[in-house]
Amino acid sequence: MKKKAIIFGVTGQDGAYLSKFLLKKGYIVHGIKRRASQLNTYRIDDIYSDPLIKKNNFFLHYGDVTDSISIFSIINKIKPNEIYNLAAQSHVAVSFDLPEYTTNADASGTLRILECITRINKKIKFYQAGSSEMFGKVVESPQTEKTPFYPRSPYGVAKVYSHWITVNYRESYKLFACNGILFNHESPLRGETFVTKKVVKALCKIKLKKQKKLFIGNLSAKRDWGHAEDYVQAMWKILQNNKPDDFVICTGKQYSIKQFINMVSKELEIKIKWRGKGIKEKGFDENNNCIIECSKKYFRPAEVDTLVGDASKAKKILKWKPKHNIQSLIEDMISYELNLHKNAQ
Ligand code: NAP
Ligand code: F7E
Repeated sequence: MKKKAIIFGVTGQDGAYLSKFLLKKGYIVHGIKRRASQLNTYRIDDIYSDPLIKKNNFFLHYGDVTDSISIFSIINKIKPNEIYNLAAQSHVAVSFDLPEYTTNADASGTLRILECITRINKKIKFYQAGSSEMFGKVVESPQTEKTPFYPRSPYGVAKVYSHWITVNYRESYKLFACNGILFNHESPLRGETFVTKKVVKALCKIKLKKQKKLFIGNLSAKRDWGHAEDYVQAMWKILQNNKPDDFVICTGKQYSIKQFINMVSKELEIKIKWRGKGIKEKGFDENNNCIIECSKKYFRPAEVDTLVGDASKAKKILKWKPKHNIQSLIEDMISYELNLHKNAQ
């Protein structure tokens, strides 16, 4: 019998990579998408045209993690072996503007799914998409599964609730419920308002003379960036472990936003000279045109200055080994972006 998986958040970056990964493993995948006024499935549309994937293994259903009835009906109808909860209002800056909605989706949404599992079938395995944002104002570096949380945004706080409610349902009802504590992971399919995608997109357009300037926020924040393709494999491995547990998934290397911009520029053969300090820092090209400028608009009320993880536990227990590094991530993102422009000509 083929395994059945439900993915909440199937239309997002990770949902798209995880769907393809599970289909290749022979799963029947049921993705949950929200109703939207425009088509929102562009990241997964290619699944239907992939000759290697049988059409009757991939299904989409309307649902929303803020709506208990839809969650219950879908889980009760499909009776899956595994549920991956990737659904979230996932933008940290936006969570300051939409704190109540973010809490409803990112915290209570997890509780709703867990509660449905306990009522329908306690054997359904559950993966919760936890985040390094839970470490926030870090109390130690690198961060591990034992590092205390200190979230710095409504998003981070909501994810901390989801982490602990997952642990609580595991301990209370013996659910196979697990938390992945994933550090930033990016890809060509990353949402366009996250910093890596925004930088790659803008610098490619600047290179092609289709854009003049990139407006950016805090250049000195540091992140541990991996590739989404490697991280969805870790999600699956977490649910195949012999016991339910929580795992940090990261690369163990950190770079500042400015370093990331420099690496992308180097790959695109754009020479940037930096002048000024703090919010007045600017990047100039070889012709002395200002191509990068900071804007207050992109700063957050509370910032997470530095994140870097230690994935020793996942490497040892799950034998998880990422294929990508920062250079191959950047190359993948740039090549996707340049191809888009080539095909648009
Ligand atoms: P993403 O691209 O923003 O995707 C989020 C998904 O959740 C989308 O499919 C979105 O639907 C869906 N969604 C949002 N609100 C929903 C609701 N109320 N009901 C049902 N679905 C809803 O995020 P991602 O980068 O793939 O991340 C996946 C998960 O991992 C998220 O929970 C995120 O918080 C977490 N995470 C991400 C990272 C990272 O670096 N990428 C790191 C740690 C944790 P629409 O397409 O309709 O918007
Ligand atoms: O910001 C700084 C910003 O929005 C990274 C989500 O997937 O990863 C993601 O959250 C850093 C921050 O990601 C801009 O201030 C500077 O310090 O790409 P980001 P994030 O906030 O780390 C975690 C692990 C998740 O769980 C989240 O779901 O970059 N930054 N200038 C900027 N950020 C943005 N977005 N835009 C700028 O112009």
